Amino acid sequence: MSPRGTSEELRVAVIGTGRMGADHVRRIQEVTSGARVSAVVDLDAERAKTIASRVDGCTAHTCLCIRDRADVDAVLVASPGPAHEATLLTAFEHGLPVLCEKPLTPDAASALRVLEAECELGRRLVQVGFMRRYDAEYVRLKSLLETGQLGRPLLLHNRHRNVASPPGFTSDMLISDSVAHETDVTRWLLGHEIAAVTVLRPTPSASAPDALQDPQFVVFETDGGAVSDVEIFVNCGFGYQVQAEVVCERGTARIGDGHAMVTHMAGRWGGTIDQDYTVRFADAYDREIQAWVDATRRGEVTGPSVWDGYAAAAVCEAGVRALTDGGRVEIDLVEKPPLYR
Ligand code: ISE
Repeated sequence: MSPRGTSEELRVAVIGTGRMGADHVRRIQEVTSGARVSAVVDLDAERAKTIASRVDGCTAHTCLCIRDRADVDAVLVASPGPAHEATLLTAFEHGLPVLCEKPLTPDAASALRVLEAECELGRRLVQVGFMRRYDAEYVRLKSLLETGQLGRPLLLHNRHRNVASPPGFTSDMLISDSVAHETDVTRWLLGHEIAAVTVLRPTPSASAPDALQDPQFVVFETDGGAVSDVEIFVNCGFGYQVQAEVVCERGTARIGDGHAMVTHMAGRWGGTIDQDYTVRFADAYDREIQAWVDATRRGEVTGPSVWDGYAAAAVCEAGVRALTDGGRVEIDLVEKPPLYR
């Protein structure tokens, strides 16, 4: 049943039709069942019109005029992070369920305002788009850890490599835009909060654009006594690679080696490496959006919460401070509200 009490398709407004938003519009139309895109919103009127023209009955808008629309049951937010707070608060006013791409908001103070607003409503409306929680390999790793067979997790090693950074990508964004994923993966896999962060700055790669501190090496200390490290390298040149290895008391488990198909040819063996996150995590995105649509039609909200988005924002903010000022920066979260326990 849709939130409006019919078993009809969920009518979704997609806010932001850049790379991720456009991909989600395609996904909802071609892959997801039980939903359709009824409206798209983008400051770029031409882009909104182009995307809307690909979908029967979809209207294009340049502002959040969804507020009084009768043809919107839920909102998918894929606009730039600084615009999220206003969109989320508007969705709350209208009781609309939201899938909000990461980051929830760009800093801890704005994330906390969203958290307080949702707590005031007294019910969850938001699923945050940490899609790695829907990736088959991460899900298997999490299930294995939960069996307890390997004992307590002690260390988590993460590698996060992109082929090339987009124009305008700054050193801070390696943390706030890229390592944001590992803040969530660390908290989710280990079931700990991140208590402190340190960022080391190796000599930048000659392939990195001017003044970009790339790569970086980030170390998280958790409140459960584990250490999680992240190599973030956004101009590695050769492929999109995300790997994780958990070291536990009685064994280790590793994902992301990308061994889907191995070829033997001309005296060598090997395989291909995905070039982009929309390809590497395509299945995860498909599962994430389907899970959101299914839960929303049941009148439920599941998946990563505003608390997870707030914790990630606080860790990234501390990470950027550690990158800029050097040293170890502690993270001070507010007490977790009952809504998220
Ligand atoms: C991008 O925004 C993402 O979310 C990708 O998953 C990540 O690999 C990339 O570094 C970010 O810029």
